[in-house]
Amino acid sequence: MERTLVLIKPDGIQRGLVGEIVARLERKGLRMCAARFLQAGRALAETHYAPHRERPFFPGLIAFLTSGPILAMVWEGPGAIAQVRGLMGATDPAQATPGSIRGDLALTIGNNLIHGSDGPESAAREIGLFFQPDDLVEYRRAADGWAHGEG
Ligand code: 3AN
Repeated sequence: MERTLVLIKPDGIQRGLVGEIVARLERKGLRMCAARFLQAGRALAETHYAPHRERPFFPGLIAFLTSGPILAMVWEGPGAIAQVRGLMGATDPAQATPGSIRGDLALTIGNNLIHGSDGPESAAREIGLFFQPDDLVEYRRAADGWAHGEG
C-alpha cells in the first residue's frame, strides 16, 4: 500500500472541478485517507515546491499556488504514486493524453489543475507538509463497515 499527496490547485477549485477530479481517483479504486481545504501561504508553497526553487517559472508557480484555496488530499492504494501520475497526465496539458485529467480538462502548463507526488520520498515529504500523522485515516482500523477489505 502506497500513499501520495494530491493537490487540486486554485484553477481546479475556481472552475468547480473538485468533484470531477475526486471522482476519477475514486473510480480508479484509490482511497482518500485525508483531505484539507486551505489557502496556502507563501512559506508553505515555497517549501512544497522547493525542488523547483531555481527554475525560472518558480515565482509564477508560487503566485499561482497561493492565488486561491486548494484542496490537499492523501490518497492510497497499490502503486498510488504512479497511478495518480497516470491519471493526471503529462505536466504540460498540451502533451497530456486524452483521458487524463490534464488531457481532458486543462490547456496550459501554468494552469494544470492538479499536483501529485513524483516518488516515495517526495510523497513522504509533501504529506508531512500538509498533514499530521493523526490526520490520516487507517482503513484497516475503521470499525463502521466502510473500510475496504484488504487494507
Ligand atoms: P508535475 O506537476 O507534473 O509533477 P513538475 O513537478 O515538473 O510537474 O512541475 C511542478 C509544477 O511546476 C507543474 N505542475 C507546473 O505547474 C509548473 N511547471 C513545470 N514546468 C513548467 C514550465 N516549463 N513553465 C511553467 N510552469 C511549469
